[in-house]
Amino acid sequence: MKSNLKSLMVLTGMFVLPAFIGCQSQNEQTAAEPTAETETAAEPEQQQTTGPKTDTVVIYQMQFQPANLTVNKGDTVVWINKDLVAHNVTEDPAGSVKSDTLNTGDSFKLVPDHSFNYICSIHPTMKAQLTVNE
Ligand SMILES: [Cu+2]
Repeated sequence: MKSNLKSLMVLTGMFVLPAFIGCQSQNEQTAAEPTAETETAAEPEQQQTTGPKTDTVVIYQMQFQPANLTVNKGDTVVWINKDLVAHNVTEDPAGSVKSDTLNTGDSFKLVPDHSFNYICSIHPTMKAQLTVNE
């Protein structure tokens, strides 16, 4: 009786397990396809967005990256300091744009209404340019 039960379990296992694996791999294939389609579909959607967007300037290794950024009017620009030392964003020659001191990890957000050149007034050799398309 005991051995019968054991062989039944083994038989069941042999039958169920391959069926389960077969079913699972089928599920994975079925699941993978829509995911890939969703990702592909999401990209053009983002590119087609015509509303205001957010551009990022990373401050790193004593540089504004990118040093030349062009945005559309209404867009938001965020400067993020990922450098080891403090920086700022200062319109040059002096104008309306002047951030607080940005320590590592700090950011400065602006919806620029005009094009301007800017520097880090702590390190005036750091120069960059922001162009706003009307
Ligand atoms: Cu600086």
